[in-house]
Amino acid sequence: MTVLEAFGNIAPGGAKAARGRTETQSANLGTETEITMKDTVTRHDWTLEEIETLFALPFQDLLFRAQCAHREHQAANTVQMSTLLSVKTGACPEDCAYCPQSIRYDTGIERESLMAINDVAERARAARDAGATRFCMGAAWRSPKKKDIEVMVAMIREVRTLGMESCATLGMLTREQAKELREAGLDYYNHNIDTSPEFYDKIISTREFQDRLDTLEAVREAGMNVCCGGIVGMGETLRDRARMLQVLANLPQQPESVPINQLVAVPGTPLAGQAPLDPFDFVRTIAVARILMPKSAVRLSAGREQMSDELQALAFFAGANSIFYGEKLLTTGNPDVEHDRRLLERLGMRTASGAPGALLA
Ligand code: SAM
Ligand code: DTB
Ligand code: SF4
Repeated sequence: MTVLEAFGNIAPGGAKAARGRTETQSANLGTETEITMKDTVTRHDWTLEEIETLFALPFQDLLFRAQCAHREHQAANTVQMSTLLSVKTGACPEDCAYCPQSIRYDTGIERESLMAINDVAERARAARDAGATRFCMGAAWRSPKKKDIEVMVAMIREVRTLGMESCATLGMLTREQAKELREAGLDYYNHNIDTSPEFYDKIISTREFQDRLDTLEAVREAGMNVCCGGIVGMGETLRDRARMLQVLANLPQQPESVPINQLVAVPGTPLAGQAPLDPFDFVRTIAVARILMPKSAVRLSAGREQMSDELQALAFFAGANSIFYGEKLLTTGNPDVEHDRRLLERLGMRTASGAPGALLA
């Protein structure tokens, strides 16, 4: 019996169905196995009910299932490492309730104009020398202006010259802008849907959920890899989490990279007082993302500084295989590199030398 066949009793139809099964039904491995096998290929027709059923599985069953999907589609014990740099910080006109960079909230962030190209190149080189394979440049813009794109193009070229994969997160893009970035050699564009379409307007009022989807479409059309995920722990329901993952999994092409951020509750933002998420619910979200998007890299993103080593190990077991590496995210902290290296070593994990999805300029 293969490891997948061991799932004979956890076919779609779910935990409740599995628990209510008679012995004869459970013994019907032929049919069950067939359903389970079908379930492990990439699908774009996930129903909300199916996803909620996954969330409702006993924790161990969910993790076992996620680990099997992981073993089938991903390199085991391997982590891809991206380093972030905020190339333009603060004074963002948007009102994202989680974000310390919005001009509307008093978070003590100093506004900084767009960095010099040489300084960015230097930071990228340091990240590469420390072991990162991808360099991700973030800017606190609603959307970039023409002159911003010109500078970003130069930065992307520098990163590519260093032999690193390039990623940028600059806000909403037009089709033309996406094309220009792609032509400069941009491998990935990060643009998160952040939460479910239903919860979206509780978090952001200055743009619509559809605006995010439009940018994602422009990025795809330009031929770039998509990095798209969201945040958990903002007060959303379990159904919202399921819906967010449903939208991601059912995109015409699943994102190559799926960052799952745990809210960093920054003082001064409207979500500053948000109660922390149950860590097991965080791990469940990673596991469901892994099952739904078996071929994507699932990134254990913001919030790692607040997580124990044991929780991170559990998240890796649930299918996370990418991290942000380096002492800072954009404006908030991240574990120091020595700690991360030691953690990976303690877990017998190795670093990926570049994701297979990277594009050639
Ligand atoms: N301005 C661009 C945009 O919104 O797409 C790019 C930068 S923005 C900071 C990138 C992503 O970081 C957000 O979409 C959100 O998912 C994540 N993020 C921002 N602040 C966060 C926080 N306090 N906790 C967790 N994730 C956060
Ligand atoms: C993503 O999903 N998370 C990163 C990256 N994409 C750009 C950003 C996390 C930001 C956390 C808050 C901060 O440091 O400002
Ligand atoms: Fe601006 Fe992006 Fe922060 Fe929203 S998440 S306030 S768009 S920097």
